Order: sequence, then C-alpha cells, then structure tokens
Amino acid sequence: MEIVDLRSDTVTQPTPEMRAAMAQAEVGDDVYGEDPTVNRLQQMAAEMLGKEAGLFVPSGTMGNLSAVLAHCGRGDEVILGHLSHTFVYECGGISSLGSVHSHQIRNQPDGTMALDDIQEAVRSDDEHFPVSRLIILENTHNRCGGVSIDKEYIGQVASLAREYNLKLHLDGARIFNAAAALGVSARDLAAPFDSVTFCLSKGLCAPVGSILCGSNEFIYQAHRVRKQLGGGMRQAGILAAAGIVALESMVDRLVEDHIRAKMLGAGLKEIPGILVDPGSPSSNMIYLNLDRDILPMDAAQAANLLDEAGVKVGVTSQNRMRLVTHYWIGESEVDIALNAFRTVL
Ligand code: TLP
Repeated sequence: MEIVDLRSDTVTQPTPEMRAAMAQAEVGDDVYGEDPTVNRLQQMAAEMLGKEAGLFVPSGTMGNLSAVLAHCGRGDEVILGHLSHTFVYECGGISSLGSVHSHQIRNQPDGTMALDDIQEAVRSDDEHFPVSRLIILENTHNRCGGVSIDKEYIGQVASLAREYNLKLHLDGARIFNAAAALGVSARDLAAPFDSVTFCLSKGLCAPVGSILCGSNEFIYQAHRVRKQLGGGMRQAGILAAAGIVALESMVDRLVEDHIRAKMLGAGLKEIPGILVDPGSPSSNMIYLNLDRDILPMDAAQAANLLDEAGVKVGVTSQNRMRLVTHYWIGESEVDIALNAFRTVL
C-alpha cells in the first residue's frame, strides 16, 4: 500500500540528486571553518536572503534559539505571538536555556500581531521590568494556517522596532513558501529583519538543517552560541551538499505544492463534516475542523482510520487536523487522500 504522508513537509525524503551530491561532497572540519561545502551553502543562503553572512545549524529550533541568545542577554524580553512556533513548539528553550523572558501577544488569524499590542508590550525604562530587546515574526505562519505575511505589515513592525531600538528576528522556516505565495522574493521579505532562520529540511526536501542569516557581527555571536548549544558540527558538508541542491533546485517548485494544497482543500470542502478554514490553503498547509454535529469521531480517531487506509495527517487539537503538501505529494497522492477521507468519514 502506498503511504501518503501529509503530516508535515518535514517528512520529505532527500531526492536522488541530493543523495548523489551528499556522496560526493567535499568536506572538512567545520568547527575549524574548513568545510568548503558548508561554507558554500552559508554564502549562497546569505546571498539569497540579502544578508552578510549565514550559519548552518542542525534545526530550525536551534536557529531560532541561537538568534534569540545572540540578540538577548539574561532577563531580556522577547515579544512574540502566542501561536508562534518559538513560543508553542520549541520546548520553552528561550526561557529554560537562555534565561530570556517571553512576552506573548495574541496572534491575529492572519498571523500578524496588532501593532498597538506590540507597542503596548514594549517596556518602559523601569527597574521593575525586564528590558525589551527583540520582536519575532513568523512567515509563513504555521499555527495560523500557513498564511503569508506581506511586506507592508513587516515594514510597519520594522519601523516600530527601530523606534524603540529593538531587534527584529524572522522565523522564516518556510520563507520561500511565503515568497512564492505572495509573488515576491525571499530577499525582499527578509530585508527589514536583523536576522532570519529558514529551513532546508521542510518543503525544500533536504534531510537536515536550517540556516540563520544576519550581519557579520550577528553571525559571529550566533556562531559562539551554536557551539555552546552543542551544534558545532564536523564534516557537515555531507549535509550541506543536500542543502545546496535544495537551494538550487527546490525553491522555484514550491508553487506546485501550493497548487496541490488547493486541489486537496477544494476536494475536502466537498466532504460533509469537514470544515476547511476560510481562505485556506494559502500556501502548502490545510487546517480543518471536524464538525461533530455530523461526524461521530474526533480528529485522533479519524486520523487512526485514515492511517489504516494509508493516509497520515496531523492532529493539532481534539477536532482539528493539519495536512501539508510537499515534493512527494503529486496529483495521484491527492486523489488517494481524498478517497480515503471520503471512505473513512
Ligand atoms: N515545525 C514542525 C513542528 O515542529 C510543528 C512542523 O511539522 O511544522 N519554525 C516553524 C515555523 C516551524 O514550523 C518549525 C517546524 C520550526 C521552526 C522548527 O524546525 P525544526 O523542526 O527543524 O527544529
């Protein structure tokens, strides 16, 4: 039975071209800065995002944590959305490992935080308060449905950050999906940020790794933090080689994943009892609720039945699911998934 795995774009396997590049990669000890393939990947990534430098890190989580620790000191405060990946899904690392305080603001359904709320969250100079240091945005915004955040809003937050002398970080795990959805370049979306993390191991299909980009000075600091966190890797060129293929050949095809997500979403909307979020999908993610007035099962039960039919989906709460399209989901996989939903529900 063919398995159709829609749980995440993190499940993507490296392509044959990536495996070949990995086998042939020229490597060195990256802790000495001597891995030519890592160096090339970092330089490519920085150029693509219009930043001075890049740092190869093992995961998006380590990229975000390294950024926060490079920008903030002990007891400083980060302003971020209550549905942001850094707040929800990174084990509280910024607080537990970094002693950085988090100030969560309600995310709007479109993934933004209201500018007034951000402004109100900035601390005044008072000895009772932590020091506000950093704002984090996320693009595309995962928990808000994979929505893309446009340049205009980013520009407004960047002006606020400048006004209050705060740094601005982007969790751009899927920045290339955002760029594809908005029809702009990732470079443009990244421009107002002091630092950006993006992932090679999601829709871009590389097996491991993310890149943190920023100024030379920032990356110098982040490099030290990465070492502290145990993220200094040795012959990492084996992994970076796949990342280079990802940047060269997987970015322009992300629109195909968005088209497949639209096909899948349109089919799901026709099935009684499935409530696809309004406006969804806008990139490669579909979030949906099960209408319990119509269906006799919750999301976990439905996911189990779908699993038995060879279709894997993500369960995000009692009646809610996430489906993510990626390189390994073609039209026939969309058909298989829709048939399974129709049969099971
Ligand atoms: N997201 C994963 C899960 O952790 C939820 C997924 O399946 O979507 N930022 C964003 C916006 C992410 O969605 C993720 C991964 C990360 C950071 C962390 O990346 P990794 O998994 O490489 O640490």
